[in-house]
Amino acid sequence: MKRNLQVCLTPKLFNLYADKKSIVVVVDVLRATSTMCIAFENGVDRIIPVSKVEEALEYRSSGENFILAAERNGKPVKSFNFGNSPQSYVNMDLEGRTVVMTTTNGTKSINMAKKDHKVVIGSFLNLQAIAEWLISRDEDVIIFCAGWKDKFNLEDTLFAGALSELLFQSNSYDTSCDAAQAAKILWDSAQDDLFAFLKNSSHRKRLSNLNIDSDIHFCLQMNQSKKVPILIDNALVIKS
Ligand code: 3SL
Repeated sequence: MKRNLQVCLTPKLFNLYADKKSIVVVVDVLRATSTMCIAFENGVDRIIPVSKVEEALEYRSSGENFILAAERNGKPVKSFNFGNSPQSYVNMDLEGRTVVMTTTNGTKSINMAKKDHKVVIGSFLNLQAIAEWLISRDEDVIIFCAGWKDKFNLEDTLFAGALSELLFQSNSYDTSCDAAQAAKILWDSAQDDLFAFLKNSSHRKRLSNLNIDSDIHFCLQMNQSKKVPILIDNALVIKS
């Protein structure tokens, strides 16, 4: 029997898709889940995603040498080691380190999904890897777009379309989910030039105002990582 594939376009809709059995792929292309993928690529051992800035700060007083990363409304939060730029993790000596991370939408979505589901992290940077990992398991899948403050966004939906395409090509998945079909149609029309397609997108405009266009280019690269971050005991890790 084929596995079921669904796409949830915003956190506001998640309770309509939650079925307590599917694997949930959380995606926040710009930039949280891309940043997580690249942090692991640069030696990070664990990422603890927390929903609130205050929760992240509690880790500081614990005595352990955590890296604290926080972003709100696209901007780094004062007094944290990192904001949410994937490029800040590149060429850093992060071997074995644990990052405690909170972001506006990405970490919130992870924490929503983890209550009843196995959670893995997707981005264009690990697209092929996550597709192969899912195909190797006989489980239903929900691709959960983190969006922006509970609203739909284009970039996460494009990723949902790209991943859906790879899963359908495997012949192991079926869907009666219109959001999955819409995401695929959007991906078909955008895939030749994602950056141009996102020209008028709300988050590209938001990030452009912060002068971080290079982060957008960075996050739209395909298959730079073969790692699949999976949430185990409240921390994202890479299982071999
Ligand atoms: O909302 C999030 O989780 C972030 O990825 C948003 S931003 O790209 O850092 O602005």
